Amino acid sequence: MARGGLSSSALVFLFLCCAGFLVSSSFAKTHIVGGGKWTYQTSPTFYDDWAANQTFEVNDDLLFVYAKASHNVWVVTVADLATCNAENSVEKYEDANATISLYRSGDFAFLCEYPGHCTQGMKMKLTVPEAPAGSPGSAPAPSPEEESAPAPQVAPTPEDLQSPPPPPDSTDTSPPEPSAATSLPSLSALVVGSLSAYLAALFIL
Ligand SMILES: [Cu+2]
Repeated sequence: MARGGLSSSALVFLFLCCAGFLVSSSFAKTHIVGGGKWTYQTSPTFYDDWAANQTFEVNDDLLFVYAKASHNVWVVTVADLATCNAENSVEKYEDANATISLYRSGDFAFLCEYPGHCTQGMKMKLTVPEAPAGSPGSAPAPSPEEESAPAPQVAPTPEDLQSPPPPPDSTDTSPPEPSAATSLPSLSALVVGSLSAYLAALFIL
């Protein structure tokens, strides 16, 4: 009995199964806004530029990383964003590290409502493309930037250092866990894929 041959073909089968699972599984991604912190930027299009390099899909999440009471995120219209007008916002995120779902296709616009912050670059607009009709799993290949989005590691800007530290009694110290959030689905898919591949291999062999 060619035991070695069998086990290597089983390995190939297992690998293909896992790969298939990973490719076909369409998990919502979490995009860390700006690749790091939601804070002042010298370029007024800093966050727009970041967004333009992302591949957004409906139901992806945006993670705004900032200290509570230092910044916030208000959802506005694209028109209001142009003038940093927050008055019409009906969706306001004040707690630190806001996670906002891109629950639909189309345009989204966000700004920090603290006085002067929007004009100092804390604004972003982006467009979520429509999902192809009838093919929820046909996700476009992820861009390198997106996949390799590391944990926030943006060097603190001078403004960061100047801004008052969050109150020491703040209980909102939950750190962002983008890596866990994004890797967990893949891990579970891997486990499921491996298990089913193993069972299938047992059947075939
Ligand atoms: Cu701000």
